[in-house]
Amino acid sequence: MASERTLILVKPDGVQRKLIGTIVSRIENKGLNLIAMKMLQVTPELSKQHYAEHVEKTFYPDLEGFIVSAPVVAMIVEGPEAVSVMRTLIGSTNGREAAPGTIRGDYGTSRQMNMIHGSDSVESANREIGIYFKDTEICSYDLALGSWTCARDEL
Ligand code: IDP
Ligand code: MG
Repeated sequence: MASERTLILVKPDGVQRKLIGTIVSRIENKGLNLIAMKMLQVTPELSKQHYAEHVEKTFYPDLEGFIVSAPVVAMIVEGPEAVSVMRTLIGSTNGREAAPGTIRGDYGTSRQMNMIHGSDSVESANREIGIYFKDTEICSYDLALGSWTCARDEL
């Protein structure tokens, strides 16, 4: 199992609803490692870069209006299969369909205001990490309790 990095955002609705701590706790409790974190204001230009695959879709203007409407918290999360582990923890796009126990399933009912973004593949993660973070902002470190969170052959 490869260690991966994934780009996570607490979206504007998550910041406004004071869910930053809850979402960070869910990630930490799962055992994944936070290796970068900052609050920032997404601009229309940044939104178009991030959501390049959606720019031509009918919902894009609403999505851009939403993502620039308040600050976001951007994070890089690292760990074994971090991309798919985070997508499972996050749940389906539409909060009304997301399974209970997932972040979107537990805290929301919206398709657009779904609190959290997580990269959908390793390739997307690398692209998105490059959009939000400089190399000097990434702090990879050894966890003192690392050997108690995953067996050696799983890392
Ligand atoms: P994902 O965040 O689960 O990967 P995507 O399909 O990549 O979902 O869509 C990106 C974001 O765009 C969603 O998280 C949601 O905020 C918004 N979105 C997706 N589909 C719709 C839609 O049909 N109407 C409005 N907003 C949407
Ligand atoms: Mg997506």
